[in-house]
Amino acid sequence: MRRLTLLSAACAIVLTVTALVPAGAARADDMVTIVIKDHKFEPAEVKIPANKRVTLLVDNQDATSEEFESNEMKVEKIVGGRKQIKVMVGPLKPGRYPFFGEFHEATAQGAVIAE
Ligand SMILES: [Cu+2]
Repeated sequence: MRRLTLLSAACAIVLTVTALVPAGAARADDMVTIVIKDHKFEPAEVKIPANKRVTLLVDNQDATSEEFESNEMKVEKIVGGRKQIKVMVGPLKPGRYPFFGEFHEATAQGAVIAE
């Protein structure tokens, strides 16, 4: 009897939690890191789930600042030298979304692939 009570209590908790977290909410793993090093993005192409909000963690390992920009993803944000910023993107339809570093556009080129 006691075991049954515990089990039903556990089920009730799980149901409550799942009801409180809206479907498609950003989970911890919906974060992708993009490093800036020697005015280049590493990796230059990142894959993210389509139709979801995703956090891009831009980690600038250069001493100079950069402006992370994408017209297609409608983001434009400065990241200081040796600093990190978080950029929320999406939900994006499946496709390819270029981004670039405006301060070093010749080398700082990349793309987000939503699939
Ligand atoms: Cu700009």
